[in-house]
Amino acid sequence: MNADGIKKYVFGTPFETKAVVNDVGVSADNIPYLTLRDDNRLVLYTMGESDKVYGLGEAVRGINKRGWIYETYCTDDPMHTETKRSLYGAHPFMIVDGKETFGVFVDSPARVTFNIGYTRVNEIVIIVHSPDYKLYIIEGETPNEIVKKFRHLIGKSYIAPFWSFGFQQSRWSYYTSGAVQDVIDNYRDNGFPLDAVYLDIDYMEGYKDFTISGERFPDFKEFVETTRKNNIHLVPIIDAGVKIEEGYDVYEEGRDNGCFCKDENGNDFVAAVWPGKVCFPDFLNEKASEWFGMKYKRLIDAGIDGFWNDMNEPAIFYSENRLETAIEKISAYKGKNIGVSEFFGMKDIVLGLSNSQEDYSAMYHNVNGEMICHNNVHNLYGSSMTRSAADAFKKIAPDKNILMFSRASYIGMHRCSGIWMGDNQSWWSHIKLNLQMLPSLNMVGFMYTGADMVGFGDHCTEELALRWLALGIFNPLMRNHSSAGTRDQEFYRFENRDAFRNLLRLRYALIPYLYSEYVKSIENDDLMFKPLSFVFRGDRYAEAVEDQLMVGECIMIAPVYEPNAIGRSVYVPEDMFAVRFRSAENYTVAPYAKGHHFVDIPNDEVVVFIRKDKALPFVAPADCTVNLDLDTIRFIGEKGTAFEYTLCKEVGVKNGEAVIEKKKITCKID
Ligand code: MIG
Repeated sequence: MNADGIKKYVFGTPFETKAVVNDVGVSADNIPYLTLRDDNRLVLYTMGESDKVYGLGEAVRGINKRGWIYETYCTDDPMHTETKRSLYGAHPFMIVDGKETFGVFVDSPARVTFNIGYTRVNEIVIIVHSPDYKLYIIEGETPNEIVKKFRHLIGKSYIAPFWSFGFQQSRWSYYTSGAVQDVIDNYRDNGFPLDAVYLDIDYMEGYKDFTISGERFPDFKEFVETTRKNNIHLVPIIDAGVKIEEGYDVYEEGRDNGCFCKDENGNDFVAAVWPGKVCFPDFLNEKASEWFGMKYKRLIDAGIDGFWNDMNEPAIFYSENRLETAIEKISAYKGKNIGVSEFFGMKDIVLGLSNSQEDYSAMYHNVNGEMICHNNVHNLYGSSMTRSAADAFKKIAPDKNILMFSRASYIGMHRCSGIWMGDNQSWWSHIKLNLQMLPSLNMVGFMYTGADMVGFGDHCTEELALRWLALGIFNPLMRNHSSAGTRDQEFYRFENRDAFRNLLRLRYALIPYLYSEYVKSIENDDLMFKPLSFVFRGDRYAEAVEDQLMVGECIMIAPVYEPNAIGRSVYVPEDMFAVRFRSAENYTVAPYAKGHHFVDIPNDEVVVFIRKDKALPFVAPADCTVNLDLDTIRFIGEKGTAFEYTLCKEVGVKNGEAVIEKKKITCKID
């Protein structure tokens, strides 16, 4: 893909976000499609009646983004309701598809508002909350072509290790090594495949990064070693905030070397998160970033080869300064007969303490000696934290492809890490949101991603767990994770263990296909998860489908996301061939003609639609990814289909990156 059809415009003096790697020169042409107003900070476009809008990465609502207002501003918000404007990631790229078809990338680390037919149904208004930014217009015939050009512009996505396509179990928290072992034993004893178990914040000593509780995880290194022998990877969490505590070396080093973000007066900026008072490493400062990244060595030396970076928006519970003001304000009511509005005002004062722009505006970065206000570069913080770790990994362990994904992100971070979709809930609507985010995240480069399967917050049910699993099977990051205080949701906790075992094993049967499609879509700057509208152009039914996806070259999925369902309506956009899996070994096939169908789907089955003239490769399942035998590969498809499939295999690691071998397999189904 070349840079044809990409136009770049620069306003003010933009902060270098490092989102773009294959840049183009500044365009001399007028800006096409868009009208700019108010010192170029207001971007306007009038849509046609049936124009669709795609992109924006991690955001609520549908694949078609039209009809809502979104903001790029990395936010720790665990209530992903449809009225939210921002989540953890900031991904300011969108595509208009209709009377004109083009992409817009507003490369700015500050807040950007995308009003897409919210105020006026046909109007797009983009407000850039900073005078300094780059604007890219990407032209192409189709949204898919525009995605490819954009993805080329921002560079190749991170390729996660093959083992991370295995199933992973997490919980906030497995408090002791015994509890972790118990999870592993339960999975293995039940014949449920498993590749990883997560360590949430309680593995640490007092929530201090890069420490390990000696009491709860004695002989940590040995424990990691034994679990690795059992083919299980342990994946610890790293939080952005560093606990303020005399004698804690990470804090003292950071303080003494000026590695923390500052306040207006040049003192270390102090806020409270899990460990209590913390300082935030200044990841936009090169020296600080190098310093923090190298700290991961402690865990890597103990045998760890996977991390998840959390709280890096950065999330702030409260800052010292603002807490004081809040207490003052509230104390003023003491002994007074306060009215209802004062009462609700008090509530707002307390709730408003968290993640407030006031704090972000009082925090500073030292970028080459210049003090930069955090609020203007807010969206780069999580990405920079993750980049600091990725850079360090190449020095610490160039022979390892280390798994990493982050909560906060900006475009550019996709080159070194994945993301997970944050604190969702055990809600039916969040199965659908999981599905809808996949293509949107692919559009902005995030390929290794997935939602907390079965839901993070709130209590799940067995039925929800099974239905979510049936979609989770297709997520690159397939992780069951849940919050403290919610119902246990490890799959062995439920009654119908046969069903859970069958679906988990089906995932392992499909891993070679999913991994190959994942790798090829990265190499081709393409989406692994495509909306039907990207593939079946001009088909008005396909274009409106919001709850089915094309997964890779060969298949379409249509998961159930409603309770008490016996199946669902599926739009079949071309003549297809459906496989009904009861397990990886027990399946039936049936043709489906192009058109609308009601498909029966009991909650212990998965139906996969195979594209015309394609076939679905699968292998014999195994208890973990290293035991998958690619030589057992077989194909399901319509009789007579002749088909050549390119299988990708991770054969080694070079300079911290996966080395992939490709193999062409010819199959003929008879
Ligand atoms: O404020 O570490 O999104 O996955 O389990 C909550 C505890 C902090 C938020 C993460 C979640 C994790 C939790 N963390």
